[in-house]
Amino acid sequence: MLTIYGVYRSRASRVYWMAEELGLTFTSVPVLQARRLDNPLAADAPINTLSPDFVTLNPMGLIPSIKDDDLVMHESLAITLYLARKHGGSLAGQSVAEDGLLTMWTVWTATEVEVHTIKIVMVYDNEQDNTDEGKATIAVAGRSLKRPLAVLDQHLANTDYLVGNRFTAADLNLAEVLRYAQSEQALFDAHPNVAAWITRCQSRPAYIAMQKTRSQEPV
Ligand SMILES: N[C@@H](CCC(=O)N[C@@H](CS)C(=O)NCC(=O)O)C(=O)O
Repeated sequence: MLTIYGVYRSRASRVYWMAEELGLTFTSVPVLQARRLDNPLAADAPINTLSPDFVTLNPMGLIPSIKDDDLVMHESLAITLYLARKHGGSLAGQSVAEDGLLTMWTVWTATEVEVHTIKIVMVYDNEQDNTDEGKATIAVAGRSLKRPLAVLDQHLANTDYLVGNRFTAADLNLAEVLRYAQSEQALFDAHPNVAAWITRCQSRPAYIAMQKTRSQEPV
């Protein structure tokens, strides 16, 4: 029995997308980000990342988390790798070497890409995109993404996907993290292989299904 804690408008989207890819039956507990509430600890507050019951599950107070039978896991990118590994199929590595490459691309996603793309999406979330400060943050993040995007573009020159020339958990993880920068069209215009690859990833029925549910959630 799989339970996913989190809302679609959060990093939990990665886990919901993976669950769709794998056709998993799951229960969703809509834990909201505490920062979106005026008084997250009020008695009538919806369950959120500061709710005592949730903090007992994840002492970091961050979504997503999952409970899969007796296993509790946090960290969205690790959860998607775990679910792909558990339920097999082409989304997981097919050898120790492929497992290594899926891990490599996922760690690269977290350390070299998300640190910059998250800054871009937060500017828009905080409605600062028309302020000087917001524009400066986006410009710095865009410059920091140039090298990772150039490396990725080069990698994708001869293959449609990151590993094994097929869509895997590594593509899902990177695509959901790079989505945060899709407001910056110029970054993708300058890297056409990356642009074509993310379009491929986002054309998948499971991504479209996840986005449909996400768009129905309150902003
Ligand atoms: N590295 C973690 C980061 C999790 C994280 O930062 N989640 C955010 C939502 S996207 C959160 O729970 N924030 C709590 C809050 O804003 O109150 C992961 O990838 O799962």
